[in-house]
Amino acid sequence: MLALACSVNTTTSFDPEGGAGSGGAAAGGTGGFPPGSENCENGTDDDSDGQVDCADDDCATYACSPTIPAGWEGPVAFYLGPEAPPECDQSGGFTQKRSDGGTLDVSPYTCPACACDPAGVVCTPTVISYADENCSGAQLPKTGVGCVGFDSPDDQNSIRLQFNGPAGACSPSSGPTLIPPPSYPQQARICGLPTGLVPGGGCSGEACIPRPATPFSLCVHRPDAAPCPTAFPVVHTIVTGFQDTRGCSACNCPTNCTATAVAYDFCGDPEVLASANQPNQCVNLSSSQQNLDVVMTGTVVCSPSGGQPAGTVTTTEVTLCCVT
Ligand SMILES: [Ca+2]
Ligand SMILES: [Ca+2]
Ligand SMILES: [Ca+2]
Repeated sequence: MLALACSVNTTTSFDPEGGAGSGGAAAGGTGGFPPGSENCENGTDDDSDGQVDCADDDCATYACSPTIPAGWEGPVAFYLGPEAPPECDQSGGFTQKRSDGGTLDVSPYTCPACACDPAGVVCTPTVISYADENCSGAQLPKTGVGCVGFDSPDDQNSIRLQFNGPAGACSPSSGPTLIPPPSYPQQARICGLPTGLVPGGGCSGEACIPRPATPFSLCVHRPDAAPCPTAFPVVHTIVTGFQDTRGCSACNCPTNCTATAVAYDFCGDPEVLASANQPNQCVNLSSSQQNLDVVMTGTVVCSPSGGQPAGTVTTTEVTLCCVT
C-alpha cells in the first residue's frame, strides 16, 4: 500500500488572477526572504518556530485573505481619496497596477444663445389693386416698399397684400461653447498581486497574501454591478474611463417676412382707406379711387433656433467590494 504524502497548503479556492488558475508549479517568490527566515509565501515553517507563513509573527505584513467569491476578481489593493494615489509599489505588495479612476464629477453646462443677423436679407411685398370689391375685376400689381402709387383710368375698389421672399437668409452666430471637462474629485487606483505569486499557508481555509498598506484596502472587483460578498462588505463604484460627446446643437435662423399695406387717397392723407397685414389678405377700399397710394412695408423676421445641450458622458465603471 502506497500512501501519498501531501503537504499542500490550504489555499485551494484562492486564485490571485481571478481566472483559470495556473496552479501547481509553486515556484514561489522567494525574493525578499533571507535564508533561514520565514518565507511567508511557501506554506513551510522556514525558521522552525512551529508557525507557518501567516501564522508566524515574522509575516506581519501578510494577512489571511477571505476566499475570493466566484464572479469576482482579486484580491486587489484599492485606494480611493482626494489626493493623487500612491504608486502600487507603496501598496504593501500589490505591485501590478490594474487601473486608475475615481468618482467622476460631470458639471452641468449651458449653451450660448443663438443669434441671427438679418443684414442683407430683403422682404418686398406685392400689392394688387382691383377694379372691383373683394379683389375681382381688372388687376394692377406693384412690388416695392414705401409710398407706391397705383394710378388707373378706372376706379379701384379693393387691394390684396402678398408676402414675398425673403430674399436671402439670416446668418446664425453664437458665443464660444464652454463645457467644463469631467473631473475626479476622488481618485482611485487598483493594484494587483504580482503575476505568479503563490499565496502562503498558515490560514485556516484562506490564503496568506500581502496585507495592503495604508491607505490601501483589500478588495475584490468586477466590471458590473452586484451585491457585495459578505467577506467584502464595503462597496465602491468607480469610473475608470469615460467618453465625452457633449456639445451644443448647431444654430439655425429660419427666415421669414411680414408685410403691411395701408391705402390712402394720397400718402400723408390722414384718412386710411384700407389696411392689410396678413398674407393674401383682401380688403375693400372705403371709397373708390382712380389715383391710389399704398404705403407698403416688408420686415425681415429671423427666428433663432438650436444651441441646445447635446451629447452625453459615457462611463466605464468598476464595482469594488472591500474588507473595510
Ligand atoms: Ca514559510
Ligand atoms: Ca515559522
Ligand atoms: Ca518566525
